[in-house]
Amino acid sequence: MLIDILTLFPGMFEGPFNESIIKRAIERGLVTIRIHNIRDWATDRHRTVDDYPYGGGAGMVLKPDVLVAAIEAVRGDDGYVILLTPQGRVFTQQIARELAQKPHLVLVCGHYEGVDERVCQLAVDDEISIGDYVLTGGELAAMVVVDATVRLIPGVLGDQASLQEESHSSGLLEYPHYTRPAEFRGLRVPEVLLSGHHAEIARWRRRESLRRTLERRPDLLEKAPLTAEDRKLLEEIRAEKAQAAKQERQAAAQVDAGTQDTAQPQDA
Ligand code: 6GU
Repeated sequence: MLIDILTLFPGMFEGPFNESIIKRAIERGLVTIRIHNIRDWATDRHRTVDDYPYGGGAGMVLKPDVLVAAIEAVRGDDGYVILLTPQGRVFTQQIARELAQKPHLVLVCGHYEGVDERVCQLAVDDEISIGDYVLTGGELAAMVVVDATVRLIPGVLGDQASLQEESHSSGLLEYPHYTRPAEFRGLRVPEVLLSGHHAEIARWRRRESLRRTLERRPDLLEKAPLTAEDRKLLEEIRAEKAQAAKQERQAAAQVDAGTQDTAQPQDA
């Protein structure tokens, strides 16, 4: 895969792609990442890239002539052009899977108040946001998209099984992980994981995945592909939680009753 990144701040990309898995993917020729400075396509002697917004208002707008020239110079005949912008569709694992299929991505990092709308009309195929919060520019978003996408290219991760099992591929959150020692600061690793019973371990993990997803991201359960066994496990978890909540209420009521018995009149 070829990835071209257009940015006003190429220095921001020096760190993230020179470490760990992405670095190795580059070294092994599975991906080529080229960083380009948008300013290189400015034509005046001040190398101007932005201008005041028509209609007034705060901030500056990236000039369409400079940005379209930059995009056209790198996109070739197969580049899929993505503008990183808070106005884009929200990035998900499904979108990462889509992008991992493409031979050539061109990531355009927006900045300042934004880019001239005609750039989107003329030269952009897709607009992506990484979530509902505001960044100073598209650079960090581009790094997130590259990281999530490149690790899905066949051969980038050593262990392809870990791809299958992890959060969001299954549509569920991951189960808890443990390594040695079996007891740490009084906390024991769940006994089933030490048992060597593979079927029981798999069942425990599935149950904990479902429990976590129910507790932390119930929204994901709506879309996750669940088996009949999963639904049964979920009902058990719900029943357990209802039972625990009931016991909690009873304990609280007892404490309450206790304080009432011994309470002294505050105002005579
Ligand atoms: Cl892609 N850009 C900016 N500036 N802010 C963002 C974003 C992108 N995604 C989330 N917030």
